[in-house]
Amino acid sequence: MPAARGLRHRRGVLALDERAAVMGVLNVTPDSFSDGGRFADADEAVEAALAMVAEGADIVDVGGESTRPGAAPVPLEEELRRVVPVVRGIRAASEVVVSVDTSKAAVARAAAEAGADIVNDVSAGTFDPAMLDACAAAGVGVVLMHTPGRPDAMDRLARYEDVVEEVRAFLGGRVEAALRAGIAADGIAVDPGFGFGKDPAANYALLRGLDRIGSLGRPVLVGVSRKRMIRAVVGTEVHALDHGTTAIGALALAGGASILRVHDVAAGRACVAMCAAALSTTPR
Ligand code: HH2
Repeated sequence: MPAARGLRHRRGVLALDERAAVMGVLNVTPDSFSDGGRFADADEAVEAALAMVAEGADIVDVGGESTRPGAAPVPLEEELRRVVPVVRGIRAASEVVVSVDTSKAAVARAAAEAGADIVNDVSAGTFDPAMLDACAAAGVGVVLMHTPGRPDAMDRLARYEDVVEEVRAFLGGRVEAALRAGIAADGIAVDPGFGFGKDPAANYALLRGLDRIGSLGRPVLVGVSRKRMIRAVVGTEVHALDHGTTAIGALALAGGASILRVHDVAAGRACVAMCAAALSTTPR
């Protein structure tokens, strides 16, 4: 069996490596799926980020706009107000890789100035036509995720004949666009976008077909943490959600995923360690 692939992460670089990486989710939003409204101010959010680093996060992903199905868009000024001080605070206190979960070029630019290394765009640069150029100019890496549309429309837009091939083709096109914009090849990761305009059957087809997404030759990020596809099976209690997340994370790593985006960093770290031990080609 192949070893789980990971990434090497310097500013703007997401290169394949032997060890998978854990990305901790830091939502600085009042209305996210499972952890909205946790922080009274930027200092509290920075403390939570540092706690994730202590638990073994390789990347902290700061998001100021919920992408929950049906979520309301956040005005630019408000997103900047939520995100930039937190990115700056983490950068001042830690060398952890910081990513910013945004679809707005202006937020990407400001976050990069504040010290972010990666832009995690759930629209792969399709919501804001200036996004990929902004990332190239700032020298940050990008995570390109598949979604069939904006949160208020994505469930309505989702119609697939062959979800794995359609998502693969979309991501392949977005990798090409990122390269054309001048983003370095080793600064690009891809993500099939679990739960974004996908029903359970589509989500599980993508999980089983992850090697096809990996055949694009870029690190694959998987974000299933506490999502509807987990809730539907194990219920809504937070520990059950995190156990379900770990189970799917292990399958994703066996399928070649390089980055797990999780709320529970300690569980994500254990999942990566167990999979590295189980999937390693090195005889012991
Ligand atoms: N999922 C969410 C947000 N950002 N980014 C990537 N690359 N992949 C994902 O699967 C992904 C993502 C949604 O999850 P969450 O952050 O828990 O909720 P919300 O968007 O409501 O803040």
